Amino acid sequence: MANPLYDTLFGRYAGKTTVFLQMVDGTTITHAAFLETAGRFANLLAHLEIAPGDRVAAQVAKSPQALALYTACVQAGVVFLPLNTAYTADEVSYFVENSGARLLVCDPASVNDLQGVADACGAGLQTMSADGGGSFASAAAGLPADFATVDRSDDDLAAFLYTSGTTGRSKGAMLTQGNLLSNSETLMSEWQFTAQDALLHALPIFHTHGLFVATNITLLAGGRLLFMPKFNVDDMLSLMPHATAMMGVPTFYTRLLADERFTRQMAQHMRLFVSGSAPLLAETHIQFEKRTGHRILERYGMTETNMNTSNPYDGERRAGTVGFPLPGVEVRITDSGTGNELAQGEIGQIEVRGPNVFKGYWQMPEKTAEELRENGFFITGDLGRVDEDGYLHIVGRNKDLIISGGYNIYPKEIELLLDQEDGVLESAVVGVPHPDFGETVVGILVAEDGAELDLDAIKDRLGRSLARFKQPQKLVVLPELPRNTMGKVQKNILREEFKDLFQPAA
Ligand code: MCA
Ligand code: AMP
Repeated sequence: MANPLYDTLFGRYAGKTTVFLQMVDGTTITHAAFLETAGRFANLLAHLEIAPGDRVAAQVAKSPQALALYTACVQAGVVFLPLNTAYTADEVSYFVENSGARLLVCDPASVNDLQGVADACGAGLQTMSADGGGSFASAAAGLPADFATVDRSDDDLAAFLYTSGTTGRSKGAMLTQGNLLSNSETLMSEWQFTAQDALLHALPIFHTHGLFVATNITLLAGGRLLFMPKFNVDDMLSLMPHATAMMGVPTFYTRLLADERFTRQMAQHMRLFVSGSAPLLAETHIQFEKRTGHRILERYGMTETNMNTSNPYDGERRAGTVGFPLPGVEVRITDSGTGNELAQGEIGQIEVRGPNVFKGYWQMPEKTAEELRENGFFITGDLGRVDEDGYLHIVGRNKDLIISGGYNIYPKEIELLLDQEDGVLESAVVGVPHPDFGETVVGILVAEDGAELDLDAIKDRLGRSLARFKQPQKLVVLPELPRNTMGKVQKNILREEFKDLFQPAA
């Protein structure tokens, strides 16, 4: 027996003094040192009686130790559940309870808020600070670095990533070792990663893009990560001369382009820029090529499926498209009413099938059945068409979703909270164009007869329940919501009405 994910990504580097992580200040961590930390963490998980298959939730700042916690979970056969650091205690509480996590690791500053959450769910609580310190690392410090890797198979779970739903309830997407490994192997080869690569890593490590795509591919190839605690243009520019590749959401690219220090010279010895998680404007693609001479490689993925399609490494990278299905991944376009496959060129819902597709939503068989067909095709909720040359174009969404700076926001979750406010008759939440984040959130409220709404007080209360990035940047009161003859709120009309709210004046 073996542990395919651990053995392939991590185990083979035991004792190797090659550099794995290079920090902003130039300090480095070797593969061997990183694995020793992870081994101590795995021993601590065992000591805390976290068994294979148990879930460990982590809401911690990005650090080498946070990455080692993920590695320790893989080595110990434990399911890793990373959480956005912006989530409030209310939000974290749902994830811990729903997943049945046995342990929650959080920032020391959150203990007051989260101790009760952990207690209520019967989970243990440990801390990890932004510098990697805290109770977890202290308790692990005296433990051995050697850990007997727990046997797992491709079909065993490696991670849960929560993704919100159109009903407002987040669903735990169950990702197997095989899902993660097969996708990393495919992408490493498609994007030609080697041990010579140094990847600019500014993405958070609580989502697929930063944790699995960026980290796993680099590990597999034996390259190094230029590891930034978070995105900022100054650090990107200071590290870029040491890098060969970068992965980012479109906001990274627009922010770089907005800075005059980002020049062709700066990007000279980079070989690859990858964008995903949200639509990259064709305009950004064009401006980027003009400035740097590089064509951004855009690809398309989801939490439930990892990466599905990619523009070619060699060959034309076509702006406004997400390229071709990855090897081993099938993409089909179907009619959302009948589910029948449509003719080439027609617009319909995008479905995908392959070893990358998740196992289902944790303890939600009905939700799983709604989106994952018995024949293995996953209904993505995105709308698209395949052009005459085989490139996939994403033309819209069949799901009510806003993507802001690469973070997904489900309007229903916000509408449910707004509707509970005193004096609010009903609400609608829409995404409108935003120059920095691509889209941002606007909340539209209708007051009950005679009620005066205090929008500042409503905003304050939302702030207690919702992560900052989900909070409406603007609340607007309308006499009524536009509806079609079936009584359904016409969000397209609202999006049109408010589309210029955040656009710079012409
Ligand atoms: C921060 N803020 C945001 C966002 N991020 N508001 C809306 N949308 C956001 N994405 C808020 C902050 O709380 C702050 O609020 C204000 O905006 C300004 O903060 P700022 O410092 O400018 O923002 P930042 O910290 O620089 O963050 C922007 C960011 C970050 C770098 C674009 O959001 C980011 O790293 N995004 C990447 C997300 C990602 O990895 N997505 C991949 C998901 P205030 O000032 O009012 O307090 S995986 C996925 O989608 C699939 C699988 C795929 O295909 O990859
Ligand atoms: P998530 O649930 O965070 O994994 O987000 C997945 C969603 O992000 C997809 O269903 C798409 O709507 C969107 N997405 C990811 N990559 C792209 C892309 N390159 N272009 C447009 N949308 C994208």
